[in-house]
Amino acid sequence: MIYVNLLLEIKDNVGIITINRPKALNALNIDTINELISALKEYNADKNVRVIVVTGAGEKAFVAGADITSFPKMGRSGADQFAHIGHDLMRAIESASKPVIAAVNGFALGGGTELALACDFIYAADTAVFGLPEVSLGIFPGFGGTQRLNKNVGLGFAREMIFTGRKIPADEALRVGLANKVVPANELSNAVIKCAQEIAANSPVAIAAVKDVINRGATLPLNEGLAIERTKFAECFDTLDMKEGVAAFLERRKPVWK
Ligand code: CO8
Repeated sequence: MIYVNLLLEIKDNVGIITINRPKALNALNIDTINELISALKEYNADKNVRVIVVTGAGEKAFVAGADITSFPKMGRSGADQFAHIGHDLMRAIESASKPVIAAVNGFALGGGTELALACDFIYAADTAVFGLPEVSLGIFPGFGGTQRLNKNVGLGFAREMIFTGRKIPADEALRVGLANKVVPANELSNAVIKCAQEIAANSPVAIAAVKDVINRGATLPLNEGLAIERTKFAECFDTLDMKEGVAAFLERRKPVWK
């Protein structure tokens, strides 16, 4: 695919996807969403990529939401289709076998916060601003925010954020558990790459398995989640990565993942 709205770069086993529509503060139109789905599939299939990072171009915005300029002509069935494709994108992130980190470098509003929430976790610049302001437009979060936000911040805070549409600065996002880490804006890229490389040093097979277990278990009763954990855990013992990881430990050397 030719990417018009994204910049793609692979750096030391980390696939970086930069949403590049700075004039619209990286707002998500349908083309950009389709490109994101395609880029995620590409990186997910690429053996050189062990971790995927999603970020926004420029210093001002991660993603300022869905592209509002497309709303006036959308109508009910268009909105349904747009929400559908947004959900496809978020599911592509969650079902990727590699961890996806959101590097939130500025405004992450509406669909921007929802995109970040679909990622495995969020690192943010101290200049980042989160929020779900959709109710000020007469709509509400339609890219999964109504379902995913409460998993990070609890139902009470999620309701308050969605009902008020209030913007949340980075330090508050950190305090409420929306972001894992906040760093000065000029250190965000290094901090994310450092974390991605910590992950990339571990068994890709184990990481893929545990991401799947965590995501599937998140919506299941504890006993069912534990059953999935037990099955997948036992499966690890049939993998070359397990044999290599344990052998490397016993031989006091670094593992070489095949
Ligand atoms: N869509 C399209 N263009 C945008 C968007 C957006 N979401 N956000 C900003 N822009 C554009 C502006 O129109 C402006 O363009 P231009 O220079 O051509 O006039 C440019 O980006 C710069 O923006 P501002 O001049 O507004 O910059 P400010 O620094 O004054 O303000 C803000 C920055 C606070 C980020 C402000 O732009 C803003 O409030 N943007 C909208 C934020 C928002 O409401 N986001 C939620 C959108 S709705 C959504 O995401 C729903 C998701 C679910 C969809 C479900 C399917 C239907």
